[in-house]
Amino acid sequence: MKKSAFLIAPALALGAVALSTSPALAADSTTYQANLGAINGSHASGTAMITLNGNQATVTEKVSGLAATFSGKPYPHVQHIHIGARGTCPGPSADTSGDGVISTTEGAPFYGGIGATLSTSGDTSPAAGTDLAAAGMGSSFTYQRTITLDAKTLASLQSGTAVVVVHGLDPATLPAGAQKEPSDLVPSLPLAATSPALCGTLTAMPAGAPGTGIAAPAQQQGADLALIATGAGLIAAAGGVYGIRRRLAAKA
Ligand SMILES: [Cu+2]
Repeated sequence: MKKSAFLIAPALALGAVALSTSPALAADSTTYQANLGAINGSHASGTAMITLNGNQATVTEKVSGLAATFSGKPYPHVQHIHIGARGTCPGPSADTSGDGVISTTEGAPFYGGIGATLSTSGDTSPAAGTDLAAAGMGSSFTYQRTITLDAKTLASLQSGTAVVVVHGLDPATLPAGAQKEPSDLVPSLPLAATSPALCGTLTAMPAGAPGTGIAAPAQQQGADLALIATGAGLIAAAGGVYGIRRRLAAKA
């Protein structure tokens, strides 16, 4: 009986979390959200939201904690919607070269290739992917732009495999050997300049009835698992205390 009470409490808590994150939405658009997490020890963070009407995607993004300057100027952070792979962000095992840095290419099996460039002006196609002049600038910035998605990017977004990636690391944070490596994308630039710093999967926020909950992003699922594990720990601890009390009671 006591064990079932412990199992029910975390489940209720998780339900409350799911409910509280379901927004009210207009019927004719779909909203996607991503929590942007640090890659390559960037210590950066951010959020991205896309409101989709047909193939028109209004992107609203806020990032902070990125590398601030490069050669005395605001650091250009190229950023994209990556598509067509697993729709996940790479972990340390993605560093197949073993240089201590997950390059853009090494991360591709997870987040895929460039579907759209989140440029500040002009071209938003993959061709603009390394245009530093149209990149996000500096350690913190807010980005908002309505862009047209091509069919592949639209399909990837709708199937849950679109991933926002913000590039550009402070070279000083790379292992010494990797600081001397050229970029895998633009060999005239250092590896740090184009390697991923932030990553997050765009997840649809359903416009359904309250209680339908949401598909939690991977990081949230991790937190949920931690909660469940904590619950299991409490159960084990409670069982242990109960057992000790019984043994003491038997001695008395
Ligand atoms: Cu990218």
